[in-house]
Amino acid sequence: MASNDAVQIAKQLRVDGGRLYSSLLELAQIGATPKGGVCRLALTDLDKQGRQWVINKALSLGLTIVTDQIGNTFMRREGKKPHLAPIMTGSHIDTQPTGGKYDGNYGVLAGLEVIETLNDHQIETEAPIEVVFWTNEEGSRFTPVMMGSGVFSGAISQELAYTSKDIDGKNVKDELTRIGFLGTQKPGDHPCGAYFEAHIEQGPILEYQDKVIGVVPAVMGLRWFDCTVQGFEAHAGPTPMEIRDDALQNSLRIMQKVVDVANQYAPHGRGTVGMVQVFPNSRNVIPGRVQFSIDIRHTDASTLDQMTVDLKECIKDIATEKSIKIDLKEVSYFPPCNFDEGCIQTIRQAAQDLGYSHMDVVSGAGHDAIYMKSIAPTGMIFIPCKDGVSHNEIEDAKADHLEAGANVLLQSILAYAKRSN
Ligand code: HGY
Ligand code: MN
Ligand code: MN
Repeated sequence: MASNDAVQIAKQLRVDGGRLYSSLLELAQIGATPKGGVCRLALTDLDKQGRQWVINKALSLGLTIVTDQIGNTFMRREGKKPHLAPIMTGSHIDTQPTGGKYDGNYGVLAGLEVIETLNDHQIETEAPIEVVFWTNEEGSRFTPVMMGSGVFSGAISQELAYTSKDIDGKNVKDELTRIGFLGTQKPGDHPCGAYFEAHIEQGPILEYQDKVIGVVPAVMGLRWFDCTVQGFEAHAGPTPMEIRDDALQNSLRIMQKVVDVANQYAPHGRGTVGMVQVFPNSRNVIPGRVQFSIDIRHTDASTLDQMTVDLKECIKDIATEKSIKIDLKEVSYFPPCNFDEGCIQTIRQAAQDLGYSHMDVVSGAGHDAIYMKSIAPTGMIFIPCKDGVSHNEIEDAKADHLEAGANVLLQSILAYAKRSN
């Protein structure tokens, strides 16, 4: 057990913000887009390159590496008491097609910066510390969203994940094998003493309130659907309007309902249609089939369920009125979740001790921490992002905010891993 002086010294520790910032910019080169963003879709060659870059950095810090059967990768700094469950931190390095430099990547590199700071000062901890990157958090190429952490926690079946296909028909298991990240460890067969995740807020609240740190008490619940509306292809010219079976026109009514239910349950309702495929997608053919995504969210579980009921009723009415086939397949779901009070208080205290302005912020975005919360005491640390913008190539964050979040992460991890020398 460390002396009181040693504990006080640990409290004075600070990360190297410049080093963290440079590492983020370096990783962002892998999949860099012309507008300054990152396109590194899950299980692509770019994801493989990003994974290898992070692992090489971890190896240079003396960490050991374990990858599980869904590609989650754990980078471990040994503790004085190796039998203790590791204190974990991390996030994801897969991005949206027009993603930014910080979504996910920040949580992984802030974790490695914490490790490097402990190494610099020869600080030993009682419990091991692990930094993890989870597979396919974004759910953009493969559903369900937060796949790796979902399989790790048992919320998503490994078989369902393995057979999930992208738009070209490639499946997760084959792609994991192809990039060399089909590991051996059984997902979840891996102890965790506590989990902290640092992330940009991806919304406008912290910046608007001029706060540096967001203490995250809870995350919105989410439901994703794939909706397929059948119609009948016909010529756009000779076919009179009144006899058309136009799959796109009927889809538009459902898409409008997605937005209407979000507004009906304001201010915490959310409704988005982000992906649309029109078949045959020809300007002079009446669409015969339309497939689109539905993303609805709310902070309250029963309200999220009511939004789902309202949406399904609307779909049923249109199918009856038009005598058409409409398929609705649920592809992701997690209820609103509250994080661990002990972790929340630790993060709040760390922000306070470090002199950072802070406030509670409920997360509208999903994170791997949602699934980790069912495994171990879990907390999240937010920092502002410019204009609250994310899932956009212009996503940006200030170097001193990135540093502040990493300092809060350092102190939060030390509070749980306990200094031993
Ligand atoms: O969709 C989400 O909330 C997360 O960015 N995957
Ligand atoms: Mn993220
Ligand atoms: Mn994201």
